[in-house]
Amino acid sequence: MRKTLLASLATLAVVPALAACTENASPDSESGDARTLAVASTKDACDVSAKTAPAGTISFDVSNTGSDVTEFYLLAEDGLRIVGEVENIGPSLTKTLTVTVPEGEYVTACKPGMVGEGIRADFKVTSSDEKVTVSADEAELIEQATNNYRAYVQDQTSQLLVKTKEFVELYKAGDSDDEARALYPVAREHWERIETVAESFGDLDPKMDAREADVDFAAGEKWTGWHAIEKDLWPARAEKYAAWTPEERATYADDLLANTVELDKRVQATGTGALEYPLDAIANGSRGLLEEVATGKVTGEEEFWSRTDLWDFQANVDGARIAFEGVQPVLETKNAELAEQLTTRFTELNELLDGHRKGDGFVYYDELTKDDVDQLAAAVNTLSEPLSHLTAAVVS
Ligand SMILES: [Cu+2]
Repeated sequence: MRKTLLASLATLAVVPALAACTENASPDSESGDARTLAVASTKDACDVSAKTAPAGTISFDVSNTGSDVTEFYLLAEDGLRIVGEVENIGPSLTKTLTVTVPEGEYVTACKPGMVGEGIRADFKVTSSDEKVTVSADEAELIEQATNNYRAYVQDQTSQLLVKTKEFVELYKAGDSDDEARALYPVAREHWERIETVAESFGDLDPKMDAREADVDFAAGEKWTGWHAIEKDLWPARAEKYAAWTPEERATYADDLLANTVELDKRVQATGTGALEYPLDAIANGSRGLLEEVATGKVTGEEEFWSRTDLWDFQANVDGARIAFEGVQPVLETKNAELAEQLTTRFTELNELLDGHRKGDGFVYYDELTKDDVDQLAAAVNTLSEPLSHLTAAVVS
């Protein structure tokens, strides 16, 4: 956590639905066109009529035959960046997502009940003669960037909530600490990916993500949240640490969950309570997330007890990259050279991180050599420099 506020993200505004790229499905959409696909979203399935489509403008007619409101997403290959989405598809309704998609690997997802990571499947877009370069005007690109970023943040808090529930159950159980320790950095990824937005809630961030060193105990401040529980689960580096009683565990766990519910509620709010994501805030968020890496993760300060800093590191970098990619179509029309430079440097930093992967996760921070840390810090700096020009370039 850091105690800065991303003021423009906290601005409240009425936000229109994803009008630009959705429309009501026409009843005769089964035209045999390879770019028109049918999606059947049920309680426990997400059947897409084909696993591939030729590059170009693709339509997904999403029918909800389940009993919960559903959503449909087309995600980039990383499963994080949202290419397009339709929300609020009520039972027995059909809505269409129309998106212009270049050749590549993608992921489709239905989210019945609108929670969690959804029912996902791989999807491939093959090469075609169709022109897929962005031709939309700037206003449309900006609206799309805003809508996709909002959907991405909502997707992350919704997954954070599901995993936090699971985590606090394991932690409260008292006999599942190994499982709780394994889930800890995985659940936190969803927080770290959107950390600049989470921090914009100045009341929630200190309660949820404060490190012990940031707490003013002398002034009567209480230490709660992820890192307090982290210390209880990994007391090895603590001196004379008295483990919490089951009652204390329950208190801290319930508090973390209640704050996560509140965070998710604010992020999912619509109408007058909806968060606004102007282009400059998205671009500044990208830079802010990389600063988080430089100040807390590369130094091994964030996860002092668990040593799981590299999970946070990767999640912050993911978040920075998604925000950059969100504004990339606008940037390409204004400074294609900067767009290319940023793409390259994100790739280089990710390759370096890949070198420290172990199993589904990463090595612990104390397994890194001084050389490893220096290399990572250098790659972060190399990316920071061009990233500091992003906001000015996109709003110019
Ligand atoms: Cu943090």
